Amino acid sequence: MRNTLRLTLREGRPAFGSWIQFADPATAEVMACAGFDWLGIDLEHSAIDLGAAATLIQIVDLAGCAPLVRLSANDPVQAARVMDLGACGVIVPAVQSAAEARRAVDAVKYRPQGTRGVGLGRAHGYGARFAEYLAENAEGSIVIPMIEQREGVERIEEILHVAGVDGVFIGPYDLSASYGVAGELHHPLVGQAMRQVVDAARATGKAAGIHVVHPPVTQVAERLAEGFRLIAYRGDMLFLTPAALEAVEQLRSLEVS
Ligand code: 3PY
Ligand code: MG
Repeated sequence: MRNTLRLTLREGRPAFGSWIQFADPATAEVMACAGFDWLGIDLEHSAIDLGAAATLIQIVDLAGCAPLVRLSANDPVQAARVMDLGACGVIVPAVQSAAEARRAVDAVKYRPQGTRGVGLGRAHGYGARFAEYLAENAEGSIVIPMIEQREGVERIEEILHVAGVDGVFIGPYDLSASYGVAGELHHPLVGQAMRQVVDAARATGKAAGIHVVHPPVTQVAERLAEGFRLIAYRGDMLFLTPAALEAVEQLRSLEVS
Protein backbone atom coordinates (compact mmCIF):
# COMPACT_ATOMS: atom_id res chain seq x y z
CA MET A 1 0.00 0.00 0.00
CA ARG A 2 2.83 2.40 0.92
CA ASN A 3 4.60 1.93 -2.40
CA THR A 4 1.27 1.91 -4.21
CA LEU A 5 0.62 5.64 -3.86
CA ARG A 6 4.07 6.57 -5.12
CA LEU A 7 3.65 4.14 -8.03
CA THR A 8 0.24 5.60 -8.82
CA LEU A 9 1.79 9.06 -9.01
CA ARG A 10 4.77 7.88 -11.04
CA GLU A 11 2.49 6.20 -13.55
CA GLY A 12 0.40 9.35 -13.89
CA ARG A 13 -2.78 7.81 -12.53
CA PRO A 14 -5.18 9.85 -10.36
CA ALA A 15 -4.86 9.55 -6.58
CA PHE A 16 -8.02 10.73 -4.86
CA GLY A 17 -7.74 11.97 -1.30
CA SER A 18 -9.09 14.45 1.19
CA TRP A 19 -8.02 16.30 4.35
CA ILE A 20 -8.36 15.39 8.00
CA GLN A 21 -8.49 18.52 10.15
CA PHE A 22 -10.38 17.18 13.17
CA ALA A 23 -8.24 15.55 15.86
CA ASP A 24 -10.92 12.91 16.29
CA PRO A 25 -10.33 9.15 15.81
CA ALA A 26 -13.93 8.33 14.84
CA THR A 27 -14.04 11.03 12.17
CA ALA A 28 -10.71 9.80 10.81
CA GLU A 29 -12.07 6.25 10.72
CA VAL A 30 -15.15 7.37 8.77
CA MET A 31 -12.90 9.17 6.28
CA ALA A 32 -10.40 6.31 6.03
CA CYS A 33 -13.09 3.66 5.51
CA ALA A 34 -14.77 5.71 2.77
CA GLY A 35 -12.23 4.41 0.25
CA PHE A 36 -9.96 7.37 -0.54
CA ASP A 37 -6.52 6.48 -1.94
CA TRP A 38 -4.86 8.80 0.57
CA LEU A 39 -5.74 11.18 3.38
CA GLY A 40 -3.78 14.27 4.38
CA ILE A 41 -3.55 14.70 8.14
CA ASP A 42 -3.31 18.46 8.44
CA LEU A 43 -0.96 19.79 11.11
CA GLU A 44 -0.94 23.26 9.56
CA HIS A 45 -4.58 24.32 9.81
CA SER A 46 -5.88 22.33 12.78
CA ALA A 47 -5.47 21.56 16.46
CA ILE A 48 -3.91 18.17 15.65
CA ASP A 49 -0.79 17.75 17.78
CA LEU A 50 1.82 15.02 17.45
CA GLY A 51 0.02 12.68 19.87
CA ALA A 52 -3.25 12.96 17.96
CA ALA A 53 -1.37 12.61 14.67
CA ALA A 54 0.05 9.28 15.89
CA THR A 55 -3.50 7.94 16.40
CA LEU A 56 -4.82 9.35 13.12
CA ILE A 57 -1.89 7.86 11.15
CA GLN A 58 -2.61 4.45 12.72
CA ILE A 59 -6.32 4.62 11.90
CA VAL A 60 -5.80 5.68 8.30
CA ASP A 61 -3.01 3.17 7.74
CA LEU A 62 -4.87 0.21 9.27
CA ALA A 63 -7.92 1.02 7.13
CA GLY A 64 -5.74 0.48 4.05
CA CYS A 65 -5.53 4.14 3.04
CA ALA A 66 -2.20 5.97 2.60
CA PRO A 67 -1.59 8.51 5.41
CA LEU A 68 0.22 11.64 4.27
CA VAL A 69 0.91 14.38 6.80
CA ARG A 70 0.83 18.06 5.97
CA LEU A 71 3.51 19.52 8.23
CA SER A 72 2.81 22.74 10.11
CA ALA A 73 6.00 24.13 8.53
CA ASN A 74 9.09 22.87 6.69
CA ASP A 75 10.41 21.43 9.95
CA PRO A 76 12.81 18.47 9.69
CA VAL A 77 12.17 17.39 13.29
CA GLN A 78 8.40 17.22 12.78
CA ALA A 79 8.88 15.47 9.41
CA ALA A 80 11.10 12.75 10.89
CA ARG A 81 8.73 12.20 13.79
CA VAL A 82 5.62 11.73 11.63
CA MET A 83 7.60 9.44 9.32
CA ASP A 84 8.68 7.37 12.33
CA LEU A 85 4.99 7.18 13.29
CA GLY A 86 4.25 5.55 9.93
CA ALA A 87 3.25 8.37 7.61
CA CYS A 88 3.73 7.44 3.93
CA GLY A 89 5.10 10.87 3.27
CA VAL A 90 4.79 14.58 3.87
CA ILE A 91 3.16 17.55 2.21
CA VAL A 92 5.20 20.65 3.01
CA PRO A 93 3.59 24.11 3.10
CA ALA A 94 4.79 27.13 1.13
CA VAL A 95 7.98 25.79 -0.46
CA GLN A 96 9.64 28.57 -2.42
CA SER A 97 12.98 27.22 -3.66
CA ALA A 98 15.00 24.12 -4.49
CA ALA A 99 16.89 24.54 -1.20
CA GLU A 100 13.62 24.40 0.75
CA ALA A 101 12.48 21.33 -1.20
CA ARG A 102 15.85 19.70 -0.55
CA ARG A 103 15.43 20.36 3.17
CA ALA A 104 12.14 18.42 3.12
CA VAL A 105 13.64 15.48 1.21
CA ASP A 106 16.60 15.38 3.62
CA ALA A 107 14.20 15.20 6.56
CA VAL A 108 12.21 12.26 5.14
CA LYS A 109 14.89 10.07 3.54
CA TYR A 110 17.74 8.19 5.15
CA ARG A 111 21.27 8.43 3.81
CA PRO A 112 22.34 8.48 1.01
CA GLN A 113 19.19 10.21 -0.32
CA GLY A 114 18.74 12.38 2.79
CA THR A 115 19.93 12.90 6.33
CA ARG A 116 17.03 11.67 8.49
CA GLY A 117 18.09 10.22 11.82
CA VAL A 118 17.70 6.44 12.08
CA GLY A 119 15.75 5.00 14.98
CA LEU A 120 13.01 2.47 15.46
CA GLY A 121 9.32 3.33 15.73
CA ARG A 122 5.89 2.33 14.46
CA ALA A 123 7.07 2.75 10.85
CA HIS A 124 9.56 -0.03 11.44
CA GLY A 125 6.99 -2.48 12.82
CA TYR A 126 7.99 -1.31 16.32
CA GLY A 127 11.42 -2.79 15.61
CA ALA A 128 10.31 -5.99 13.84
CA ARG A 129 10.77 -4.82 10.23
CA PHE A 130 13.72 -2.47 10.05
CA ALA A 131 15.22 -3.91 6.84
CA GLU A 132 11.87 -3.75 4.99
CA TYR A 133 11.38 -0.16 6.11
CA LEU A 134 14.81 0.85 4.81
CA ALA A 135 13.75 -0.29 1.34
CA GLU A 136 10.31 1.33 1.72
CA ASN A 137 11.89 4.59 2.81
CA ALA A 138 14.13 4.74 -0.25
CA GLU A 139 11.46 3.64 -2.73
CA GLY A 140 8.10 4.43 -1.23
CA SER A 141 8.24 7.54 0.93
CA ILE A 142 6.63 10.58 -0.61
CA VAL A 143 7.71 14.23 -0.51
CA ILE A 144 5.31 16.81 -1.89
CA PRO A 145 6.22 20.51 -1.62
CA MET A 146 3.22 22.83 -1.67
CA ILE A 147 3.30 25.63 -4.21
CA GLU A 148 1.22 28.40 -2.76
CA GLN A 149 3.35 31.52 -3.12
CA ARG A 150 4.30 33.51 -6.20
CA GLU A 151 7.98 32.74 -5.46
CA GLY A 152 7.26 28.99 -5.59
CA VAL A 153 5.52 29.40 -8.95
CA GLU A 154 8.44 31.42 -10.31
CA ARG A 155 10.91 28.71 -9.18
CA ILE A 156 8.71 25.73 -10.05
CA GLU A 157 11.24 24.07 -12.37
CA GLU A 158 14.09 24.08 -9.84
CA ILE A 159 11.75 22.73 -7.13
CA LEU A 160 10.52 19.91 -9.38
CA HIS A 161 14.09 18.97 -10.33
CA VAL A 162 15.09 18.19 -6.73
CA ALA A 163 15.74 14.44 -6.46
CA GLY A 164 13.27 12.85 -4.07
CA VAL A 165 10.47 15.31 -4.82
CA ASP A 166 7.56 13.23 -6.12
CA GLY A 167 5.33 16.07 -7.14
CA VAL A 168 3.97 19.43 -6.07
CA PHE A 169 0.65 20.43 -4.58
CA ILE A 170 -1.18 23.74 -5.00
CA GLY A 171 -2.80 25.42 -2.01
CA PRO A 172 -5.37 27.58 -3.81
CA TYR A 173 -6.18 29.87 -0.89
CA ASP A 174 -2.59 30.84 -0.15
CA LEU A 175 -1.83 31.06 -3.85
CA SER A 176 -4.71 33.48 -4.40
CA ALA A 177 -3.59 35.53 -1.38
CA SER A 178 -0.05 35.65 -2.74
CA TYR A 179 -1.36 37.21 -5.97
CA GLY A 180 -3.37 39.76 -4.00
CA VAL A 181 -6.77 38.15 -4.67
CA ALA A 182 -7.30 36.11 -1.48
CA GLY A 183 -10.14 33.61 -1.80
CA GLU A 184 -10.73 34.30 -5.52
CA LEU A 185 -9.74 30.79 -6.51
CA HIS A 186 -10.88 31.24 -10.12
CA HIS A 187 -9.18 34.62 -10.68
CA PRO A 188 -7.23 34.68 -13.99
CA LEU A 189 -3.94 35.39 -12.16
CA VAL A 190 -4.46 32.29 -10.03
CA GLY A 191 -5.48 30.22 -13.05
CA GLN A 192 -2.35 31.30 -14.92
CA ALA A 193 -0.13 30.36 -11.93
CA MET A 194 -1.85 26.97 -11.65
CA ARG A 195 -1.30 26.27 -15.35
CA GLN A 196 2.38 27.16 -15.02
CA VAL A 197 2.73 24.66 -12.16
CA VAL A 198 0.84 21.82 -13.82
CA ASP A 199 2.67 22.29 -17.14
CA ALA A 200 6.07 22.23 -15.39
CA ALA A 201 5.11 19.10 -13.46
CA ARG A 202 3.99 17.34 -16.63
CA ALA A 203 7.26 18.29 -18.34
CA THR A 204 9.28 16.63 -15.56
CA GLY A 205 6.99 13.59 -15.30
CA LYS A 206 6.16 14.42 -11.68
CA ALA A 207 2.71 14.66 -10.17
CA ALA A 208 0.77 17.89 -9.88
CA GLY A 209 -1.67 18.08 -7.00
CA ILE A 210 -4.37 20.47 -5.92
CA HIS A 211 -6.98 20.95 -3.23
CA VAL A 212 -10.46 21.18 -4.74
CA VAL A 213 -12.02 22.89 -1.77
CA HIS A 214 -15.72 22.97 -2.65
CA PRO A 215 -18.13 20.92 -4.76
CA PRO A 216 -19.23 20.25 -7.46
CA VAL A 217 -17.09 17.24 -8.24
CA THR A 218 -17.07 18.36 -11.90
CA GLN A 219 -14.29 20.73 -10.78
CA VAL A 220 -12.19 17.64 -10.12
CA ALA A 221 -12.91 16.47 -13.68
CA GLU A 222 -11.66 19.85 -14.92
CA ARG A 223 -8.48 19.56 -12.84
CA LEU A 224 -7.86 16.03 -14.14
CA ALA A 225 -8.27 17.31 -17.69
CA GLU A 226 -5.68 20.02 -16.95
CA GLY A 227 -3.24 17.30 -15.84
CA PHE A 228 -3.59 17.31 -12.04
CA ARG A 229 -3.34 13.84 -10.56
CA LEU A 230 -2.97 14.19 -6.77
CA ILE A 231 -6.42 15.40 -5.83
CA ALA A 232 -7.55 16.43 -2.36
CA TYR A 233 -11.32 16.84 -2.52
CA ARG A 234 -12.82 18.85 0.33
CA GLY A 235 -12.05 17.49 3.85
CA ASP A 236 -13.74 16.32 7.05
CA MET A 237 -14.62 19.89 8.08
CA LEU A 238 -15.65 20.79 4.53
CA PHE A 239 -18.01 17.79 4.37
CA LEU A 240 -19.63 18.58 7.72
CA THR A 241 -20.13 22.35 7.45
CA PRO A 242 -22.29 22.44 4.29
CA ALA A 243 -24.30 19.42 5.48
CA ALA A 244 -25.05 21.11 8.82
CA LEU A 245 -25.93 24.43 7.15
CA GLU A 246 -28.22 22.71 4.67
CA ALA A 247 -29.96 20.73 7.42
CA VAL A 248 -30.67 23.88 9.42
CA GLU A 249 -31.88 25.71 6.32
CA GLN A 250 -34.27 22.85 5.57
CA LEU A 251 -35.49 22.80 9.19
CA ARG A 252 -36.09 26.56 9.17
CA SER A 253 -38.08 26.29 5.97
CA LEU A 254 -40.56 23.77 7.40
CA GLU A 255 -44.10 25.01 7.78
CA VAL A 256 -45.35 24.80 11.36
CA SER A 257 -49.14 24.35 11.46
C1 3PY B 1 -4.45 26.56 0.62
O1 3PY B 1 -5.46 26.69 -0.08
O2 3PY B 1 -3.60 27.44 0.80
C2 3PY B 1 -4.24 25.29 1.27
O3 3PY B 1 -3.24 25.11 1.91
C3 3PY B 1 -5.32 24.28 1.06
O4 3PY B 1 -5.18 23.13 1.69
MG1 MG C 1 -2.10 26.88 2.22
